[in-house]
Formats: sequence, C-alpha cells, structure tokens
Amino acid sequence: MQNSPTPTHCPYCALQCGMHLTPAADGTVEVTERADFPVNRGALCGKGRTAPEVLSSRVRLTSPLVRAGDGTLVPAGWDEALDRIAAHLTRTRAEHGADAVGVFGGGGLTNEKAYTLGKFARVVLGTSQIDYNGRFCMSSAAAAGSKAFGLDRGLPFPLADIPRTGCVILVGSNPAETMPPALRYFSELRANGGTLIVVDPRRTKTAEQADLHLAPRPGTDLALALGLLHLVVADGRVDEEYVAGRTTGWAEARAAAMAHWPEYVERITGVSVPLLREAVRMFCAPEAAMVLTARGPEQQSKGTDTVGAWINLCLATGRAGRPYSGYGCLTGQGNGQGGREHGQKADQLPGYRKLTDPAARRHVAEVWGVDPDSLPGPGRSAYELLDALGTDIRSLLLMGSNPVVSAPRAAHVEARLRSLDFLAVCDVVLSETAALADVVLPVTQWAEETGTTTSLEGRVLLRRRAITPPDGVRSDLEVLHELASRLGVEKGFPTDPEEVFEELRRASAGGLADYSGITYRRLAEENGVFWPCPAEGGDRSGGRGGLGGNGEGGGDGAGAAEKGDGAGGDVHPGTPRLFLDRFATEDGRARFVPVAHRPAAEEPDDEYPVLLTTGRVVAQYQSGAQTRRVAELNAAAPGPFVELHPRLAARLGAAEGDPVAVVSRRGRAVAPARITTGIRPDTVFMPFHWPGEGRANTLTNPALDPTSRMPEFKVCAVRLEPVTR
Ligand SMILES: Nc1nc2c(c(=O)[nH]1)N[C@H]1C(S)=C(S)[C@@H](COP(=O)(O)OP(=O)(O)OC[C@H]3O[C@@H](n4cnc5c(=O)[nH]c(N)nc54)[C@H](O)[C@@H]3O)O[C@H]1N2
Ligand SMILES: Nc1nc2c(c(=O)[nH]1)N[C@H]1C(S)=C(S)[C@@H](COP(=O)(O)OP(=O)(O)OC[C@H]3O[C@@H](n4cnc5c(=O)[nH]c(N)nc54)[C@H](O)[C@@H]3O)O[C@H]1N2
Ligand code: SF4
Ligand SMILES: [Mo]
Repeated sequence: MQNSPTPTHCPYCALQCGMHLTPAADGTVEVTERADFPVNRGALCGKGRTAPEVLSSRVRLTSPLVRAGDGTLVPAGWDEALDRIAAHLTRTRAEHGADAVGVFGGGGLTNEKAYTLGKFARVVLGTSQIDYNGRFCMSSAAAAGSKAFGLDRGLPFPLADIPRTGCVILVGSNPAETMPPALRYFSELRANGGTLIVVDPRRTKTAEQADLHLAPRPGTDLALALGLLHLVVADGRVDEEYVAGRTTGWAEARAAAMAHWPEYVERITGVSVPLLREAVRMFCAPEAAMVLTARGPEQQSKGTDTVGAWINLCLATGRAGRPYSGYGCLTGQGNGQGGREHGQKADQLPGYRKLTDPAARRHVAEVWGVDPDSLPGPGRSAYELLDALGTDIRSLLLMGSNPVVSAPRAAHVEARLRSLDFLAVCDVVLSETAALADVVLPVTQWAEETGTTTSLEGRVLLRRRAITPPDGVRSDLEVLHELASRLGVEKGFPTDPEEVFEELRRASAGGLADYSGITYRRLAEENGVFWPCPAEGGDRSGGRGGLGGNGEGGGDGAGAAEKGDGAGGDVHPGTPRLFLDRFATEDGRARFVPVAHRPAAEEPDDEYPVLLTTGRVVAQYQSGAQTRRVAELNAAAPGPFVELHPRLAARLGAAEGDPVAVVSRRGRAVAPARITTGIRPDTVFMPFHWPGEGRANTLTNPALDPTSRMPEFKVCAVRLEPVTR
C-alpha cells in the first residue's frame, strides 16, 4: 500500500481524534499529527499515540482457534472454524428455538458492523436475543434524552461550543483521564471568563481545574440536582417565558423539586448548603450554560431519573435548545453514538427506530427484502442476556466486547459464559472472554479496514484503511457474510463497507438518526457530517425534520455545510446544533420529568459499611484487552489499585501499596492501597481495566435501572479487610 500518510481516526474513545498513519519499511506504522481535524487539532493521548502497537502480530491473533478434544484452543483453518460455528448455531436453533441463540455486540464496532450484526441476528438467526456493551455505557442518558427531547444524540452541539458558554457543570465525568485532548475546551471556557463546576466524589485531575468542586456521596446526584432546582425556584431564577413557550410538565417537576429542601439534600449528598447556593449562582449568572454528564451519574440503578433531574435544571433555567446552552452526555466508546442507532440494541432497528413500531418494521423489512412479520420483537438487555446464558440462551456469538472483565458481577457472568453449549468470539486479540470460546475468529483492525464511526458530537466520520492486514485475518463483515451464507442466506450481507453504508442510508432514511444524505464521498471531503442529514436538503423548518439551525456561525469546523456533493442547494448540510427551533417531540416542546430521590440499590450497613465506586485511568482502555498489550501503557498503569482516604487506611492499618481486600456480596478482590485525601472518607475507588484478583467487577452490583437497564457500576456496599501475605 502507499507510503503517504492516510488521514484517519483513533480506534478507542468517542472523541475519535484525527491522526495520520504511515506504514514504515520495517512493518511498523507511524502515527503523526493531523492538525486539520478540528476536534483534537493534532493532540492525542498516549493510547491513541501507541494504538498501532496492537496491530503487531506479536500481540494479536492471526489464525482462527478451535477448542480441541483435550480442551485447549488450537489453530484451525477459516473454513473449519466457520463451519463449526454454523453447525452449532443451526443445532441450537433446531433443538431449542431461534431465541436460544444470542448475539452480543459492542460500541467500538463501526456503523457498518453494528448495522450488519443487528440485521444478521434478526434476518439470519431470527433471534430477538441481541444486545451490546453500550447498555453498560450511556443507556441511561439515552433514555432520559429521548424522554425529554424526543431524540438522543449525546451532544446536541459541537464541543467547540463549550468555550462560548458561560458555565459548565460537568457531572461524574473525568476527561483529564478519559478524553485528555478535550480538556482544552474547558480551559478555553475559563480563559474566556466562563466557569467550570465539577461534580465527583473524588478530587480528580479534572476537578482540580474547576472553579467549584462538589463531592457528593456516590449515588446521590439525583438529590443534588433536585436540590439545585429547588434553590433555582426559591431564588426566583426560573425562566418563566421559556418554560411556558418551550416545555411541558413543569408543574409536576416543580412540585417534586420543592420537596427536596437544601438541608435535606445536604444530608443525603454531603454537599453543604452554601456550596449548593454557590453552584446555583454560578450556573444562573451567565446568559448561557451547559450541563454535561458522563458515567458517574448515569451508571446507577436510577441513572435515567438522575439524568432527567439534570435536564429539568437546564429546562427550568431556559438552558436547552438555545445557542451555547444545553444538556449533553459525553458518550464513551469509539462508535458509542452510532453503535446505539443502527440496530444492535435489543429494542431497535436502524435509524434509531423502534422494533415495536409497525411503520418502522415495514420500512426496514422492505430495505432488507423480508416480511415485516418475520422480524422478532425486542429481546433482553445486556446484563439480562448474559445472565440467561446456559439456561434460555444456549449459544452465543460475541463481537467487540470482553464481559469477563467489564460486566457487573463478573464472576457470575464468567460462570454463565462457561455454561454455554457453544461460544464464538470475534476479536483482534485473545481477550479473557475469547479464551473461553469454542471458536475464536481473528479479525482486522481499525487501520486495516474502512468504516464509519459517529463521534460523541454526533459527527459521522470516515475511518480509512491505511495498511494491509496480515494473512490469516478477515473482517467482521466477511465473517458475517460467510456465516449468513452457511446458514442459507446468500444475499444481503456485503463485505464492502461502502456497500453496507449505502444500505444503512436507506434503512435510516426518515428515522430519527437519518444518515441518508451522507456518503463516503462527502465524508472524505468534509471533516465529518452531523446527523440528522436527510437526503433532501433545504427544508429544515417543517415537521420533525426541522431540528437544526446552525446558530450564528459555524465555529471551529462545526459548520460542515460549505462543501457538498456537487449537487448544489439540495445537499443537506448536516445538523451540528439540534433543537434551536424545536425539540424532536410531537409538539416540539421539551418534557420535564417529575423525579424524586431514592437510595442506591445497595446502601452501606454494618456488614458492608463502605461505598465502592469504579471508573478509569488514562493509560488503560476499558477491559484492557487492547491497551494491556502495549508496554508504554502498562508501564504507566501496571495494575489495579484501591483508592482510599487516609482515615480509612488508618482504621484498616494499611500503608501505601499494601494489599487490601475489598469484599462485597458478590465476591472479593485484592489490590494495593493508593492513599489520597482526594476521595471521600466513606468511599473507595477501583479502576476496572484488569482481570484476576484485582478485578473490580467481581464486586459490582448488577442492579438495573428500570428504564435503561443500566447496571449500577458506580455504587455498591463493601467492606475492607487487611491482607497478610
Ligand atoms: N483512559 C480511558 N479513556 C476512556 C475509556 C477508558 O476505558 N480509558 N473509556 C471510554 C468510555 S467507553 C467511556 S464510557 C468514557 C467514560 O468517561 P468518564 O465518565 O469520564 O469515566 P469514569 O472514570 O467511568 O467516571 C467518571 C467519574 O465519575 C466519578 N463518579 C463515581 N461515582 C460517581 C457518582 O455517584 N456521582 C458522580 N457525579 N460521579 C461519580 C468517578 O470518580 C470518575 O472520576 O471514557 C472513554 N474514555
Ligand atoms: N466496574 C465498571 N465496569 C464497567 C464500567 C465502569 O465504569 N465500571 N464501564 C462500562 C462501560 S462504559 C463500557 S463501554 C464497557 C466496556 O467494556 P468492554 O465491552 O469489555 O469493552 P472493550 O474492553 O473495549 O472490549 C472490546 C473488545 O473487542 C475487541 N475489539 C476491538 N475492536 C474490534 C472490532 O472491530 N471487531 C471485533 N470483533 N472486536 C473488536 C477488543 O480487542 C476487546 O476485546 O465496560 C463497562 N464496565
Ligand atoms: S482521547 Fe480518545 S480518541 Fe483521542 S487519542 Fe485518546 S483514546 Fe484516542
Ligand atoms: Mo463506555
């Protein structure tokens, strides 16, 4: 392949930083700056910089593996491996019915893969049992956003708007570790005279940069948001005109908030009344303000209501659907946004359509050339699906996730995976989950294949192939094509990503996440296109299509409207900013949701007196399957740890680096103590990137949010025990 730099994007998080890749003569691949991409303007974190190391055959899989008679995984040819999978899936379906075959996907898969996986489950396997790891990620924010605004696009505005607002409340988000190049937007905000409020039980590197840091008890963000709304009302800071003109449901939401007195909220959250007042003052003083949430408030058994409460705060103060104001969720995975739009979710069809909507079924069935009645209904959510393995679900096809490390109550999930009749895993490396499989298929990686991702901004991007894959690997699309054909479906599973995208455009046309006006050619010419982008441009005023308007001026590459397909004024420019004219609800108004505080599913007691919360460190990505194979990253973050306050450490008799056992009702994990005054004394924190003894998810509680089915990764009750060795 050519030796000139190929402009492309990082394989990891939802920032989808732009980079150039150049293959070198020695077979390695060089990452260089790509300054033309406006989101990161050349900056990369260590993970992005070192991503090519996982392309090396030293750490990746280059041959299919099958389980031999003696129980070990041994190399096999592609035909043998694919035949085995097809035979097992066929047998399971014949013996136990179509729903006994499960499919599990991931938010790291490109739009083309996610779309094809959803279609494969419904059309080839005929199963309703498909879901994906995005359920563990932003599903609560998605549910709350859909309820309030009629549409879920994580950020309804580009990141470039952040420096132009007056105040940002960043709730349970630590971009200093999770999206370092994005920190610039917050420092620019402050340089412009704006203020940053961070809500996190820990004084993170992000919190250190804030004008105000609120450190609530984990799991109490709902009460905190209600307390702030109470003060907004009590101080007469409600934007009555906006509330009357652009929202519904205020009376009930107001009544619910008024029941949450500041002193009551202080008791629940541990955040003092003067700090609550200061936060309200800072948020309400400027003309425009934003609330951004990430996993802290979302990964709770009340995550949907919690995000709803923060949205209520925005609506009551007139800070949504106006320039440089609004609520946004910082989506996490590389294609976390697109991955939740095109049908790998249990209840969903492409274009963010509902599987239960007869019109949606008709539209998609027509694109797929099948009878609408043949499409199954909604299936189980991710944790419920994993929990049903070995009982109702007998065989599983897994692509793009490593639940042995990343699922809640992981020891139980691991046991369920082991109890399957048959497990097939497609991965680039032998992950902890792939190691349990009966067949492992080695697939091509980001730099070796073309596809689209949709970033946290709702910006659809082209991730280009820059190098030739090694012999022995095939793409996920080729795998699905081969399996479909072995299961009797010869047509409809192309292996060319652009061909898949062309079909996705048609399938998404008219849906909420409408990609029909986006082409590979446009993506190659523009720095991404923001959906919705219908095929016919021009009319952005009428009906439910009129969500956009670019506000005043584009701002840092956000106005992706200048260039087109050569088709003149008919090309839709895409929609960097949503809701400026109307929300995506039937009546165009945003909906308040009446919500009230409730405790976590598991509160501390005498036996388990401490709260555990979990999250990330900058040098490792997710289950670590990829980043634990990079020496530089391992040197920076070699293993798990338990972050705890000196007071708690003293009570335990633990010094820095001493092994500490953390015990919950699910199990026991051991990791070295990391002692810091930057955490509440009633709380310990563990990153979740490692398997084995220090696996945080051995401890976590799979209590689910009733609406989003998000597990409570961010709160459970534990006790600490010293470890003598
Ligand atoms: N380095 C790195 N970067 C990543 C990833 C990674 O694995 N590693 N993963 C990507 C993905 S998929 C995601 S989803 C994002 C996640 O990005 P973030 O949401 O920023 O990451 P987390 O560390 O999970 O959680 C953020 C913060 O929530 C705080 N928190 C814990 N409990 C609570 C609570 O009850 N309330 C509040 N308000 N805060 C709480 C934690 O202390 C933590 O600092 O990161 C993306 N980027
Ligand atoms: N305790 C705790 N647990 C958590 C969280 C938390 O905050 N706390 N966060 C949750 C969140 S937000 C998330 S997103 C999940 C993520 O957790 P996982 O779903 O485990 O995510 P990854 O580790 O990214 O797993 C992706 C797997 O797919 C492989 N892969 C990468 N690209 C491709 C591809 O193109 N095709 C195929 N076939 N495979 C590929 C990788 O090698 C890796 O093995 O973890 C959740 N778990
Ligand atoms: S911030 Fe995210 S997208 Fe950017 S280089 Fe790091 S991991 Fe990659
Ligand atoms: Mo995530």
